[in-house]
Amino acid sequence: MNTITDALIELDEDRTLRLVEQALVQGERSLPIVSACEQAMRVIGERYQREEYFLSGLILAGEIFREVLALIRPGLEGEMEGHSSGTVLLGTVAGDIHDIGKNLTATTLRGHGFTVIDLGVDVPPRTFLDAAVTDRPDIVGLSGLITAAFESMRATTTALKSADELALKPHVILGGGIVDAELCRFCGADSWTNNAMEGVRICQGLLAARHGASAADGGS
Ligand code: B12
Repeated sequence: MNTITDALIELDEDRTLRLVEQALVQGERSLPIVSACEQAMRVIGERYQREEYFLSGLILAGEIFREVLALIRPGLEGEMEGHSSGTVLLGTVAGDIHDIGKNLTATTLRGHGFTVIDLGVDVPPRTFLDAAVTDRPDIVGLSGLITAAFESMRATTTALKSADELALKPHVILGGGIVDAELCRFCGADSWTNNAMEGVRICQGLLAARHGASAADGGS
């Protein structure tokens, strides 16, 4: 796995993809490969911040990760355990175009039986709200990786939580590398994570709580 991390950090596309293919042929599971790539992305981000890499490096890293995910996606969904049913509305908030983590989250949720409605990137609060009114999701997942996304996350959460059109307000979960408890409070969201698997567990817990509550109320 370290060699995959190193090859991606070096932005060596051919080597990264070759190593991933080899690992898959040798029977390696998909999840450790994803973790190896996530680790590389963290280092690449740090190098960008130190101005050792430029924007072109970030773009290439994003492309390589996307290609890796395309290689492993069939295996990834199969490796996931547990089953839940519920609908998650997902998107990257306005002003932000990062989508690798969001896409990985969508795959992970689907692998666990959730229905995911993916609104894409740079999604304005109004679009989230309109989709929530139409699709009545149990959960809305907001992805954001840059500081500029904070205000959009807040505006989107406020729009969802104060909408008269939504009798049952969806649970709002924030996700992304720089999301934390403080941001969650600032936005008025219900939960947060920077890990897709943890996100699934949060969504599963929520659904269980919701179904428990509606059963106690006599169902709905
Ligand atoms: C690749 C990359 C890009 C690519 C994105 C390609 C793509 N299609 O996504 C490109 C080149 C487009 C890009 C652009 C920019 N980027 Co950029 N980028 C990165 C980089 C290196 C990796 C991001 C990534 O994909 N990580 C891997 C994924 C898997 O991790 P993740 O997104 O955190 O997702 C995981 C969890 O957070 C969670 N998750 C994510 N979303 C959600 C949602 C829910 C609901 C749940 C439950 C979970 C969840 O699940 C995932 C799996 O566990 C990061 C560095 C970093 N450390 O994150 C910088 C980084 C995010 N970028 C940064 C910057 C500054 C930019 C630019 C502003 C650069 C510029 N000057 O133009 C632009 C922003 C443009 C915009 N308006 O959005 C900064 C942000 C700093 C900040 N605090 O604001 C970072 C941190 C780099 C740095 N250290 O400086 N970038």
